[in-house]
Amino acid sequence: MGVRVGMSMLLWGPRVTEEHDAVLEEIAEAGYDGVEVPITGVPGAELEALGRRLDALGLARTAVGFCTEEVDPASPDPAVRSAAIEHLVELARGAEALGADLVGGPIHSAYAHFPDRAPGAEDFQRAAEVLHAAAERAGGVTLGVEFLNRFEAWLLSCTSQTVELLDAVDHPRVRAVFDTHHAHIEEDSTAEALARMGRHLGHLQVSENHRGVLGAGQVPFDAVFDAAARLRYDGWVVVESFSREDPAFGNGLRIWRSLSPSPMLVAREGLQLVRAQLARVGLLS
Ligand SMILES: [Mn+2]
Repeated sequence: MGVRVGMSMLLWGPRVTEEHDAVLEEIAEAGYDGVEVPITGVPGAELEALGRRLDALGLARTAVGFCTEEVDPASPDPAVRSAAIEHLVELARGAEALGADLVGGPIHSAYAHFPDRAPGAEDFQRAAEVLHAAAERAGGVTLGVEFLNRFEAWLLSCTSQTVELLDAVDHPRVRAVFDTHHAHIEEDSTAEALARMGRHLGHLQVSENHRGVLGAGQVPFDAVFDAAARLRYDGWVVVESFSREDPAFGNGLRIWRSLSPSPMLVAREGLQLVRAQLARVGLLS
């Protein structure tokens, strides 16, 4: 298939509606292969309708979702873990409705929920069992497990933990999502951490340390794309950035200042950087 380049719609807020149709059109015209769509809590019919609008624009798509305390795969409470399995299956159904074959994100544990202790072997085991059970019912949809930085995730905040979890899950449709923003905070080396994801790598999100314009910050994109090429990566490369376009969403993600004059500028400059990098390392299809 070859690498495809996507733009995360999270830059415009937590939900894609008809108000974003003009933005989607601009993204397609800019030359993106597809978009990444937040689907947590969005009804299937709405996702199907969005899928049809994306079809008309020639945009492929991936999905992004998350877990909360009520549906926490790492919870010690068996009832919560059962609910987590149902939630993950629902995310897979949502991805299917949208026409996506991957839903990624912090689906290993509750987003920004921090028990006052370090995670242990039993927490990883619980999350692994939930992810495996959900993947068995996820149809053709791949579940993408994304480690986040320590301020946003408790269970998983680096490549080593992600590899440990995915080894325990041991399911072909549970893969790793690697986001350069989180790795830049947590790892000794962002590129080496990407390389160590190895066969588990299923999805790549490129994002700056400050979440703004790619190439303007501290993420070492030359080394990152060299590592992706050595892995012969052939999945999606999704440009991820955040803004205060939706003020409540910006508050939740602690985006307190403008990172770019406009979201479309971030999208255009991101595509330019990613394409140049893919061409440089020979990954452009
Ligand atoms: Mn991400």
